[in-house]
Amino acid sequence: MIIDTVCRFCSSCCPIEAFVEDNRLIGARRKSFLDPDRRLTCAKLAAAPEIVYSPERLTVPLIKNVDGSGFREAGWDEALDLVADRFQRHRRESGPQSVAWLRGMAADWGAPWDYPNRLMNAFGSPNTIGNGSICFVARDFAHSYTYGSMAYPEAKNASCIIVWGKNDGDTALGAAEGIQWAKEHGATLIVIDPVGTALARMADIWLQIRPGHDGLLAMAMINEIIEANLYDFEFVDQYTVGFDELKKVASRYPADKVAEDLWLSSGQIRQVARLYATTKPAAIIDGNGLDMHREVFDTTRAVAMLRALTGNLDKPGGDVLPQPIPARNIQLRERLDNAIPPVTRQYPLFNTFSETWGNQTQGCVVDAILQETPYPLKMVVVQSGNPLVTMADSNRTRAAFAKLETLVVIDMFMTETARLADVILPAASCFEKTQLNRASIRNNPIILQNAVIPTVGDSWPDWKIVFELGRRLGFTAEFPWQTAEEAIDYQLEPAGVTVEELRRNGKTGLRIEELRYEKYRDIPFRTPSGKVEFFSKRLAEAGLPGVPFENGWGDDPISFAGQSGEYPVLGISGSRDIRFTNSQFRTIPALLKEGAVCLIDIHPDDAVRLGFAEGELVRIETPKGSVEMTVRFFTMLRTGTVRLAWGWGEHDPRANLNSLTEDDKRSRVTGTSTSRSFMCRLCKITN
Ligand SMILES: Nc1nc2c(c(=O)[nH]1)N[C@H]1C(S)=C(S)[C@@H](COP(=O)(O)OP(=O)(O)OC[C@H]3O[C@@H](n4cnc5c(=O)[nH]c(N)nc54)[C@H](O)[C@@H]3O)O[C@H]1N2
Ligand SMILES: Nc1nc2c(c(=O)[nH]1)N[C@H]1C(S)=C(S)[C@@H](COP(=O)(O)OP(=O)(O)OC[C@H]3O[C@@H](n4cnc5c(=O)[nH]c(N)nc54)[C@H](O)[C@@H]3O)O[C@H]1N2
Ligand code: SF4
Ligand SMILES: [Mo]
Repeated sequence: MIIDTVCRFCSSCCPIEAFVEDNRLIGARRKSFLDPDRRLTCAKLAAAPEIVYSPERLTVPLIKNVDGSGFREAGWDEALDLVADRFQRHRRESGPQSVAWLRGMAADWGAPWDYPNRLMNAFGSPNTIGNGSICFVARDFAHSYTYGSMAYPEAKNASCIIVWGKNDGDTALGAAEGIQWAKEHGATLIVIDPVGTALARMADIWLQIRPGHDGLLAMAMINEIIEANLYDFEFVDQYTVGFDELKKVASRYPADKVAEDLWLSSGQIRQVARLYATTKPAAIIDGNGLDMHREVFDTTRAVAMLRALTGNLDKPGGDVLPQPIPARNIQLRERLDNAIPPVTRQYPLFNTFSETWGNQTQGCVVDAILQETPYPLKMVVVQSGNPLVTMADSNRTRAAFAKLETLVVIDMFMTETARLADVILPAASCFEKTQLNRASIRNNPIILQNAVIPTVGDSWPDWKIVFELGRRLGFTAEFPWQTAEEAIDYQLEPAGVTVEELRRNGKTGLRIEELRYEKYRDIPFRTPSGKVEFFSKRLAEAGLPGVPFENGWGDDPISFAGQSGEYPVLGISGSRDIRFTNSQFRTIPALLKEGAVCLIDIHPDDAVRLGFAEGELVRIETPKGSVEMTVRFFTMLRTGTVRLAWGWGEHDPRANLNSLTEDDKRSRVTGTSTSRSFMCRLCKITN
């Protein structure tokens, strides 16, 4: 049997066909506009049966032994009663705000993000917190403050594509297929990346930019486009505010002045700016290479402005604005007592820019536990995340989680974080549960993530865990639903769509509104002025730059830049291997076959200078800690920079990249840590 669903093994949310026999998953295939033999294949999806039926799966609830010596198996009733009891106890002793719910990226940010928000808001705690300050939510905030919502590039139909800090060939296969298609049909491809990725190598122009400095490049491109009169006069005149202010600020960042800081030539900057402004339509694919930096907000705001300046916004083959479906907001935020601030209180604009994202600065959880400000957190529920490996400054994160009175983890596998838990609740995989996918809540068409097999062991879908816990906390009216379908039908009622209809339209998804471009011609942008905001009055009123970088560029945004004498090498967190997602899947033998070591990519010239051989295990140190990784020679890197493979900390704690990163200096606007790039030193390991 073939069943349509969505893969959630990574955030790409590929629509797929699942092959099921006798209620068992036997394989799966990505859907795509390309013929099956031309589609990119995903190693994780190919290993889906091995992942789903892995002997490492958690299949029963686990409760920590009283003496802390490990876990014992428990039934769901006992485990959930214990969790509910802890919720009540901490509320009694320290107030509802002493309990937080921390979400990773895995279980999706669509409806499943709404459920814990609903639970926590009903309970009275404002602390439902995602990890979006280092993923793409800070970028979403920048898009939203510029033109009302996050645009998505329609690269397949573009004549010019800028891939800016994104590596779709390894991280988002549907997008990579679109780029490849456009290139085959004559599009010009520009890649801005400090690393020579496969995409960079196939590009017409590769700007090997200095890490963390993309904001300067965007401002220089804006300046060049304005100076050369290559912007879209009609669009700028009719649909934007603040052009004069932008022009003035950008004029302080001419290509000649910033080129050296960017490790580029002014000619390269001019060429890319002109090519982008004069080749229509053009799309910019911005990615996580821009996200995990302190300047993420102004950087991605400046990039967003390039789209509007050149009139590529909401055009076919440009960057299209979504058509969100009218779903019910079920989060119950109105139940919260506004007198109790969330622990993310220093980031009020980020907390509220969207109706549903809520709090996304996860570092504040660690602060509140360790510093007990604005009040102590006593209990955290971690759902679909592995913060001990994935949050900046792992040693500090570990100290915080160890200090908690109660830690509950909801996960499919045992993790570094789960090992510290008091209670572990086993979650069902994406193939075992029906839910609304993030991409489809934010946009048409709606594609259902469908349960295609029964749950494995006694694992439960996340929705069921949250609903049952809610009922145990007394919220029977808030969680009346016995099935995922009932809850989704309720949420989609304003759209007039049911799960049954979604299933009937499984092949293509259900479009409830025709795809439309240039919507701004009759619907104002969702900004206070109703226009694209090159200057933002709300930011200026909040004491932040109204135009990106209007107060100058500031300090070097790379972590430990001030200590570069002792730490002379620039480390870049990256490569994301197609076989894995963040810290996940490194217990799956089929995925480890092609190598189970964490690699550091070093330019051979640097390796010779440092006396490293290929395959040698070396130590990498920063003021925060050290890791050990195996040397691979890689010429597509500037000397003096190295690239460290991401996500191996679960496989081997000695390879935990976030032992090197810091969370001391954050973005003022989004609280984003610099998890991406840092100064470090490399040492021989001598026994
Ligand atoms: N296989 C796999 N797929 C994944 C994931 C995974 O871990 N593995 N994770 C998922 C998640 S959570 C996310 S957020 C996405 C992320 O996916 P992407 O957005 O593609 O992000 P990355 O691959 O982390 O980085 C993209 C590129 O940015 C470059 N880069 C690094 N620093 C800079 C910089 O300062 N400036 C510029 N211009 N570029 C820079 C890197 O060299 C890299 O080539 O992928 C998702 N998909
Ligand atoms: N230095 C550095 N730090 C980074 C990054 C980096 O590139 N470099 N990337 C950052 C980014 S973009 C992100 S998004 C974060 C990711 O941070 P996390 O979300 O913490 O990372 P994952 O390793 O994906 O953890 C997901 C966990 O959820 C579990 N899981 C999978 N599916 C389900 C499910 O359906 N239900 C439940 N309950 N659990 C499930 C998995 O087993 C896994 O343990 O890391 C960030 N940290
Ligand atoms: S890229 Fe692979 S793992 Fe990610 S959603 Fe698509 S098929 Fe699944
Ligand atoms: Mo992410």
